[in-house]
Amino acid sequence: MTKTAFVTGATAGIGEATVRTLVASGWRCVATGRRKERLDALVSELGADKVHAACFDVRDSEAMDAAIAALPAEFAGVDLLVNNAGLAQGLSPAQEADLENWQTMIDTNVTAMVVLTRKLLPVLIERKGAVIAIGSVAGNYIYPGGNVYAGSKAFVNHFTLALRADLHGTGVRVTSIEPGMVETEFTLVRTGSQDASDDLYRGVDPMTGQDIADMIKWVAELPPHLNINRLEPMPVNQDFAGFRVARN
Ligand code: NDP
Ligand code: 8X3
Repeated sequence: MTKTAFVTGATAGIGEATVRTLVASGWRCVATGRRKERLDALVSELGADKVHAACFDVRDSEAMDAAIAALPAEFAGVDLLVNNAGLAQGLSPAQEADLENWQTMIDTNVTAMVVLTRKLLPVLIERKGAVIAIGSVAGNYIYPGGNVYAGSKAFVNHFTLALRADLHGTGVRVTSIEPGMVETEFTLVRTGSQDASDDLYRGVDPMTGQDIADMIKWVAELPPHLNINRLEPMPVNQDFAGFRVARN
């Protein structure tokens, strides 16, 4: 039987690669994001029987409700929620950070993610489905300028593990994937500069959206008695050592 995935943030990067990968593996996907032309292009390329475009801003709870209510019958039985939509804005130290950027990250990465999850849990429980969230190493290790992005991703990582506890006995599987550097539009969005993005990833041999999509597919297609609690992939050239000292 064809299964259905609801993938947030499918207009770029990890989410877009996930839709292509799951569809190639026989899934149907609800693809979400704000950039309608990119969602429409995915539908044209992969087929309207395979991809349903749900164009909304995840921070708009009414638009989210409308998008869920408008799912065609064959896409409404959601078996897998991929909580992927998210962003970082800025790298300034907390004492200089822009409060609007902070609010945007909290609204998108935290509030929208929990609201959507809550709305889809009944169908996921009914279908013994799965939730896979894309948290981040930024939620596990601190780096300067990470501040609210890091905090929001610590929330994603931890909320996802907490979901696993609450869903105990329902048959719903829950996985937190917490990647390091993946070259997508992430750093362009964070800094507003393609040059800054190119500089960050130059020579690093970073992970790709496809690398993470392949992990999502692997987790999603494991036999139903297996649950991967968390995965923390990094490029070989990135590590987590970060202690610093300041001297007087
Ligand atoms: P991209 O910028 O390439 O993709 C982000 C996606 O999120 C886009 O599809 C974007 O769609 C969507 N999105 C952002 N804000 C909203 C919004 N308000 N409403 C709806 N959709 C939104 O970045 P990545 O693919 O790298 O990021 C995906 C996830 O992976 C994020 O949660 C990020 O924090 C996480 N991550 C990324 C890492 C990296 O190094 N790249 C590492 C670890 C985690 P649109 O703009 O069309 O609305
Ligand atoms: C983003 C991962 O390592 O670029 O979540 O901060 S990193």
